[in-house]
Amino acid sequence: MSSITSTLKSVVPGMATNTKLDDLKRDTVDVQHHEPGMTTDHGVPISDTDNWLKASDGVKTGPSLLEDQIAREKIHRFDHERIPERVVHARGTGAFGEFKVFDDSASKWTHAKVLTDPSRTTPVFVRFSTVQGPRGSADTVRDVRGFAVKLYTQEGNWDIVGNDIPVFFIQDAIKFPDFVHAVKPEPHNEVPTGQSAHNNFWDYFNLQPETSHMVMWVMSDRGVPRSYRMMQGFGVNTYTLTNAQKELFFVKFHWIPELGVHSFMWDEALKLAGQDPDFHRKDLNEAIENGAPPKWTLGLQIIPEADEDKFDFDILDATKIWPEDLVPVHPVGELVLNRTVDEFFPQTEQSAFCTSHVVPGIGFSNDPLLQGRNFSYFDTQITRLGPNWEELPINRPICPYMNFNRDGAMRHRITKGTVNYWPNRFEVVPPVQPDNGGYKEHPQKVHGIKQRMRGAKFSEHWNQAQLFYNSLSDVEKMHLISAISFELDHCDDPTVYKTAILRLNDIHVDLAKQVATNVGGPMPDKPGRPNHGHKAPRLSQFDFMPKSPTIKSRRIAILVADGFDLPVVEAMKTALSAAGALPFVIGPRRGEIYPEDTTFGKGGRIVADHHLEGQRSTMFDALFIPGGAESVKTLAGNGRAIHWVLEAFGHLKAIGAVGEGVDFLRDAVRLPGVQFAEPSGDSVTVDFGIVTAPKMGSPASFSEGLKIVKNAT
Ligand code: HDD
Repeated sequence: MSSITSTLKSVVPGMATNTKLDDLKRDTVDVQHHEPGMTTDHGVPISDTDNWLKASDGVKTGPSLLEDQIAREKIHRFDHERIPERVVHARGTGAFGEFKVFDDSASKWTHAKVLTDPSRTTPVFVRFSTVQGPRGSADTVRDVRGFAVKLYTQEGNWDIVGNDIPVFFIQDAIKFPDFVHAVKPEPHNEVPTGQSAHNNFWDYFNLQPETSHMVMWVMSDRGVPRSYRMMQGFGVNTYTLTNAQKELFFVKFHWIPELGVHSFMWDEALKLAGQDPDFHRKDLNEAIENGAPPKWTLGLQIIPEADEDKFDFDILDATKIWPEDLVPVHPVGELVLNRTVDEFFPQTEQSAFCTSHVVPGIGFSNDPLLQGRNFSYFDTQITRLGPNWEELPINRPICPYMNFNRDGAMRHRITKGTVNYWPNRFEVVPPVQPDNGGYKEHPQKVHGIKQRMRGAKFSEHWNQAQLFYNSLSDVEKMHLISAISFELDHCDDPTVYKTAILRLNDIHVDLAKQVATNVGGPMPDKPGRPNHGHKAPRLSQFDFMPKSPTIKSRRIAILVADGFDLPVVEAMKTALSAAGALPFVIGPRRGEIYPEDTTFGKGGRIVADHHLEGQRSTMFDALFIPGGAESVKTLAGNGRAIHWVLEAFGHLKAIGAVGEGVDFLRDAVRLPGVQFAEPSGDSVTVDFGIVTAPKMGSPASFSEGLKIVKNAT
């Protein structure tokens, strides 16, 4: 065996050709089965972790003794548990999964094996995040969502560090500190947390028109995703692909969710931020643990090198999309997240991504934002995790790796041998020739002289902000207007909100007028800039309805009180579970709730999962109210129960009822303007989110009618 291989073999375990997820289960200690029981970090078994060593006569105690090395270790470790949080994207959650390409169709653009070898299963780790808030902030705030994917490929780790929005606020990375300072809590009072609704953010928007397009996306329903599982992901920046014929292509990466794109109503998101700050985190884990692993299709947008200048925008400008009617998205593979993390800190918190982590066949364009990002990520990881952060299990490649990088704090790896440089007399660890897989940069052309400037086409900032706004449905436009009205209502500096109206008027005069009506400010009488009126596909969320709509993993609340109709509830729970939904029984108390005894005789019962004050309608996708005269009478007398239904109705959720449950909706809740469609036969209709089934009807057919209308939001 050559000295090189022996060197590699000695330091890196052999690697299966088809690395599966389990290969990532590293350094995991299972608390349940640790022998001999509790020890210090240096392995000494501990007999008592409840009492500090003291001087004592057995009755009175004297001082606690500094001698107690066990107590001191425990306190020292506790004092140093916190590491610097991420300077942005501090709040996040992650899961493991796998990526597989469908076929080798991408080989016309790249020789990257992770994108062209369908026999491979590549393990991945994905971390979703918000941007503005600190590590302990809420999930459901209005914000961009990070969508960072680490693919542990056999040629090294490839990180696609993306967001749920395809563009970005700025064009040149040098502006990132300014932008982040503007959106983060203000320097004089550290307000607000997890919000962009403040003077500085909107002042920056007013003064930097390049933010226009991205701000439209963040203020749209995209800013309040229902779930990490129901949002798109984008690499955003323009990368490059090189094929085996050494041809270069520009590429943008897309993650398209199997479940479609769904959002909260803003009122829902606001309430959930307080009622359940971990909603998205729990939603992701609950879906994986209940057999509904989220899936995305990886899509590639491709522009051949020769076509770089064929567009009226610069394809290297990160504030611009490549409209899909001009540059189609080619589906090439599937990502599935099917394993929750074992422990949050060592895995999710210590995970670290770099846009500069690409594998052979994938490279960088001259996108100025990407160029700057490539510098920043490695730098920030050193601050957060130290220079050897890539040795941490979550960040370590699963393929053989070896070089002459040495030492630095927390170095784990032991490298045997007498040389730590190249070239060396033993010729060990030589560079890998490109023909043998060594990374080779494409000989891309560069232009001009050293100067501080941006590309000529970078100076246009409104066409695509208008394109996005024009492409929204009316209901989405309505939500965007109320979102900006909420934001500017939190700006108390008239310069800020009045100037913002003028900026919005550069996008659409109706938008500006309606916001001005809500927040005050100059009422425009004509557009600030003509709106071109164009639209593009795949910008409205309605363009992302799932191919096969499903209620799988959706959370359905069944409201009951004593005297409910047990057969209907049992049938409904069975039908919902069979469809993969998650039914939860909600009652006036958590615990046994007793049915009406006329239909089932004494002894029937059901155990409520939660009580009406403990959980709220915002935590569920749909409600169902069964019959049972006594139950409905109790609910009708319970203000919280009525509020549950009214709130769900206001959030456009599917509300189902049978038997006396229909009377409850009609007579007690008195939902405004709702006509109860008398269902014909077994079919049911969904009207304004209200679903009625035949009295004492067949719940099975009813549950099929339980379609989620949240897409109407
Ligand atoms: Fe960034 C983290 C995504 C622009 C510098 N960024 C970070 C994360 C995501 C993104 C998802 C969290 C990764 C994780 O979960 O650990 N960032 C983006 C996208 C951008 C973007 C899609 C625009 C296309 N970022 C951007 C710029 C810079 C940075 C222009 C600097 C010039 N980003 C960072 C960072 C972070 C980071 C400061 C903070 C924590 C970290 O890197 O690991 O380096």
